[in-house]
Amino acid sequence: MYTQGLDQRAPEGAAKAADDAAALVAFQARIDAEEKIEPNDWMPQGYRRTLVRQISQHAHSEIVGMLPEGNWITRAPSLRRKMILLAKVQDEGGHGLYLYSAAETLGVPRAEMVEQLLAGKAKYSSIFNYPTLTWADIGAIGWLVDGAAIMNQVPLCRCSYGPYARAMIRICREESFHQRQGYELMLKLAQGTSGQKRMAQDALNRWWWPSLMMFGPSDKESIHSSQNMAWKIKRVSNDDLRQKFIDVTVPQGHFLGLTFPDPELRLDEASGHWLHGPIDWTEFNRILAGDGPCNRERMAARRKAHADGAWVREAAAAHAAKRANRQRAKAAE
Ligand code: FAQ
Repeated sequence: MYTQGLDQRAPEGAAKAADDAAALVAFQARIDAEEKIEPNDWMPQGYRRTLVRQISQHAHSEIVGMLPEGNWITRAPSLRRKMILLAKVQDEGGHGLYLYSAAETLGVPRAEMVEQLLAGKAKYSSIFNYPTLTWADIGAIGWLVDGAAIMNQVPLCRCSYGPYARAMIRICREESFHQRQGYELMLKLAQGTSGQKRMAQDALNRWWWPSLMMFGPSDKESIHSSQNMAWKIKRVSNDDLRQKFIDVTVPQGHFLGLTFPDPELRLDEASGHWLHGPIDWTEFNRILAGDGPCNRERMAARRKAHADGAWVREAAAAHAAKRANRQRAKAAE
């Protein structure tokens, strides 16, 4: 939907102008004036590159993110829960598609982005490399993972790049439904039998720290933050978003009667913030390097799905070619 009329020719002139100081100043002035940058507008090569990087990683995260929850669709405890989970997993697939479309407006075909994911060259969110061991994990993912995703993504609705910002508006609305269904599921478990409450607590214990890692490395370790904030791609820093998430989520957990797996968690009366203990960045880095609990399993599942779907892509391409031929023949009559 975004690519109609898009000029995708190799921007020879644009490449020459890439480092042109006057063009950079004019570009930054547009950003500072809160103008949206659109696909055919001139943009620095670095702006294009970082957007392709972030949007494609985001798209991959949505698609790989279907796997941990998808595992539970056939095991949902009731028809209502099954319908909710099916709809949610389907939404994540849709988010991936909007995001690939937004990234394509920057001149990179979706097939190339998918190829990079399958070759292990592209990243996706660390969070999807953890297993979903019990039904309570489905509640914890909705509450915590979608909760963290919304916290990170609401500011992206104001991203300077138009197609990404517009895709994020719809995505955030859907993520907000996902977060609520997750919290409602946790509430039911927390108010249920002692076994159900134990399951909810166990899920919180396992998903809390990985959810905090979703916001990325600390501000002082973040490579892209300062430039991306100057370009108004990112509006709020990794640490500030993480803190906002903690401040909102801790009271929700206490309302459920659950405890957080952080002995150092405490409310700082002066600032009103919940202070937390140290995050295990060694675990985060190990996952980014491909060595998390489920990295291999997730990539194997994606590669298999891609190979299994080859005939669908071939059939669609053959159908499109036939249709184009018919239209050409008709036009020539
Ligand atoms: N996992 O310099 P920074 C969802 C990488 S969607 C893996 O701080 P930046 C919906 C980062 O890419 C979840 N890698 O980078 C859902 C960079 O590596 P690179 C995904 C991470 O871009 C719910 C390096 O570390 N959301 O959950 C992570 O300024 C339920 C240095 O980091 C998005 O993608 C990580 N957690 O900030 C679906 C939102 N953190 O590229 C299914 C859009 C950092 O140089 C079920 N993305 N890295 O090789 C963003 O907002 C940003 O890209 C950040 C990272 C905040 C993720």
